[in-house]
Amino acid sequence: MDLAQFTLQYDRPSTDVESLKRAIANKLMYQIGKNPESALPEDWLHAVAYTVRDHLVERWMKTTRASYAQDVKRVYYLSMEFLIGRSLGNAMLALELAGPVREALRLLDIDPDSLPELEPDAALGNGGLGRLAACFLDSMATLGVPGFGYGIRYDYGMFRQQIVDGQQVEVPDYWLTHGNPWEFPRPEIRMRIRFGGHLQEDGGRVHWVGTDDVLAMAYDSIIPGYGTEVTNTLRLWSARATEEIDLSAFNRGNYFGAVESKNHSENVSRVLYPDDSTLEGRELRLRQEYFFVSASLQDILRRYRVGHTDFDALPDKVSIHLNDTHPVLAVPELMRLLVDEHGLEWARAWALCRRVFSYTNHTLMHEALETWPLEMLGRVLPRHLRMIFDINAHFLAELNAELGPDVERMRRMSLIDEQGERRVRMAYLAIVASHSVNGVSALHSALMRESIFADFARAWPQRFNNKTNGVTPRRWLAHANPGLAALIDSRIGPAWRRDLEQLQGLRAHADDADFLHTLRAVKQANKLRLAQWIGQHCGLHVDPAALFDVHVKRIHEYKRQLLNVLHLVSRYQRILAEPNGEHVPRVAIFSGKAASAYRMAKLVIRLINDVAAVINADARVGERLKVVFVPNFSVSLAELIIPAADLSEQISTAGTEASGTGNMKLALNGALTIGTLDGANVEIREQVGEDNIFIFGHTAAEVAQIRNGGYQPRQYYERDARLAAALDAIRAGLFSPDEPGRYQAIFDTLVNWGDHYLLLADYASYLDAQDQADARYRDPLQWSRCSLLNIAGMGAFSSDRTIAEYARTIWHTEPLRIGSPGGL
Ligand code: HBZ
Repeated sequence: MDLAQFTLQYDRPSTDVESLKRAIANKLMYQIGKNPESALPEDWLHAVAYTVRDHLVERWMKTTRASYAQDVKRVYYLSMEFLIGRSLGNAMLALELAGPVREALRLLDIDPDSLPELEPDAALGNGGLGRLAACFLDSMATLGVPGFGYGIRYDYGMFRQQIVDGQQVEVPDYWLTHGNPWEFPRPEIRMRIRFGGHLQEDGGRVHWVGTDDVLAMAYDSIIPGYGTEVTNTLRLWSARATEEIDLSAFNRGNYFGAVESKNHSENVSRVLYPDDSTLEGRELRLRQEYFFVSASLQDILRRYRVGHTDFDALPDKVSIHLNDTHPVLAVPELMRLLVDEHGLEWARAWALCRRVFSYTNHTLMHEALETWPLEMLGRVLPRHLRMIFDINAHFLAELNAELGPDVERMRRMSLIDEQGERRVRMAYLAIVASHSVNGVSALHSALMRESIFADFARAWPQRFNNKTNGVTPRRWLAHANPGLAALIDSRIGPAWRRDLEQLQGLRAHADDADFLHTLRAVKQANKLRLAQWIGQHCGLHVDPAALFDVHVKRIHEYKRQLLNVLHLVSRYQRILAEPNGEHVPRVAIFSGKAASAYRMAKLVIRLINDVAAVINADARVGERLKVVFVPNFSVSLAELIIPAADLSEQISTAGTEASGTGNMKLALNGALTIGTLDGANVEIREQVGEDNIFIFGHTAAEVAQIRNGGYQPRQYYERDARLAAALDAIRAGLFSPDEPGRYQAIFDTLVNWGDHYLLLADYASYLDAQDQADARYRDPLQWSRCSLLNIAGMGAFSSDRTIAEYARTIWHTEPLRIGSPGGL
């Protein structure tokens, strides 16, 4: 194809203030169809978004052209979740347009600060896994890795959390109410997705017939790279009925019946599953998984075939990454497409598959490892179940040939769990089909090899590797914390945005009192901003001079928000017991959502709010302790809270948090970590030095020992008076006087029922670590010095480093060659 013939004459958008002002006015008029008198703030927001988006489009075309011209190997990142958050600020940052756009808005008499706040978050993810995918897209574009994100365009993202009477209430998040100016609908790109039906065989060929079909329609958004013209694409699929309406029903006069089936089939992309750790094994979820991988795989093969007539080069041109097991149906789907639709021999297709796929594991928790009942899989996807059986037979034969027969080992490693209701083990399918399996921190990758995948790691050690997570410094420092970014620029220049290791250069200022004072002033300003927000939105006054102690993440027993609550109750009791003591003022800030069916997590939210209500209302405490639960944690709230944090709570039971990424964002913004030796905390300690982090608690090995030896929590309760006092207060109803027994189950879990997460075993050392944090905070210069050394040590935790490692050792991709901005 001669791409040059498509060269068009068009007006390249200008970046000067006057042109931007005109462009925004034009968008408001011609695209939104409003005049300034009737325009709502949302209309102005959209006018600005379309204006800014225009500046990305040419880069996007140029990238696409270059990737076809260079016939590069592309990376397809398949993920059920992309927790993008807001797009405007990030796009303006990449384009260096924030200043001129602000100016243009001022000239239009629009408050440039209020507009970005109106943009709804694209909350198409639960937590760390989804946000990691978003950081990875940013880094792939920035590094020039030709990458595509593929996922689902959920109509409803993560639910909105309201706190009513201290309790979580879930409200649907219809984020598309005002339309989404960042997406390009592609009605011409529709893939047919088949469900159900049955198999027919003739002459060794399998035919999948009698299916119930849905269409997947593409919506694209542009992922800008920073400091490069490379942009990538996030393609999300939305379900459409194959027929607008059922004509036969319509003709029979049954109008409602006619639209019913349309609604039914379009349900598949309706809502994100708000569950971050257990899977209920619901059929709709299985359909969602297949829906998006089938659409993506069809699209990937279509693109591959633009320049290729056979499949020989597939592994040289296509790398498909599985973000956890959620997209693992891509494996039997690629096999089906190659064998059934393109006529490849089974063994040849399988050999190609194994060179194409790679897989990241994000959890060791048994309940989070996906399995699907054979019955359901066979009913919804009969062709895929057959393919999985074939893969299993091939795999087990291979295993026997390589390692000798061992029935017990075969039972353990089989893709089919034969115990009880027979089920397919999706993680095993991912491993068998992938040339690379990685964990997300050094500790997690080691534990993964030793525990859940031990048999596989023994059989195929070279397949397993670690890729410690990272976060994008563009969103999490440059955008979220402009004050700190400017201060860093003043000392080491601006290049850290693309090369975070340069933060090391800040170490030279560790003993520069002036610099440390300014660092502290920046933090104070961020704390003031958050304090004002809390005042306005939570009706609570908090003192910006107090230590801001931040615990923000999904609410889960393993993350141990309850341990923090025990500490706060003890702190409260100590303040009451020593009214004249020198207590370092603290504001404890919690934020996070609980899975809607997770009763214990919801009870923890209620306890936090109950404890907050009592402490905040107790005049004896005053400013020495405040507790706040910020409702509806989201990417945009994280951007507000994280820059204001002094202390970062990373207190999961060692061996349970695969990596954590909030820990990295908080340290990057100058918070000191109080944490266990879990996930990436281990590596954070190595980078910042043990004097600049508060580590406490049992190690993963010790946790395993305690559990094996039979954990006896009651001993801790009986021996530690502070602990007993805190637990007794909770049990007796001090924080729930209207219903004294409300927290009996929490007490029982921790003390009587052998709590799996060993809270009481870590309580004493946690309190010691908290005391150390207080002591350090008393010396502001010392604190700021530690804060600086945390920031300086975060170079290793850029997602650019992570993506560079994936690109070099897993995907084997070369960066796209394309000019830098301005070089158009
Ligand atoms: O993935 C998280 C890990 O808990 C965290 O330690 C890690 O840093 C992060 C990125 O690697 N895992 C999740 O966030 N998991 C989910 O959100 C999830 C969502 C749907 C599921 C299962 C898990 O069905």
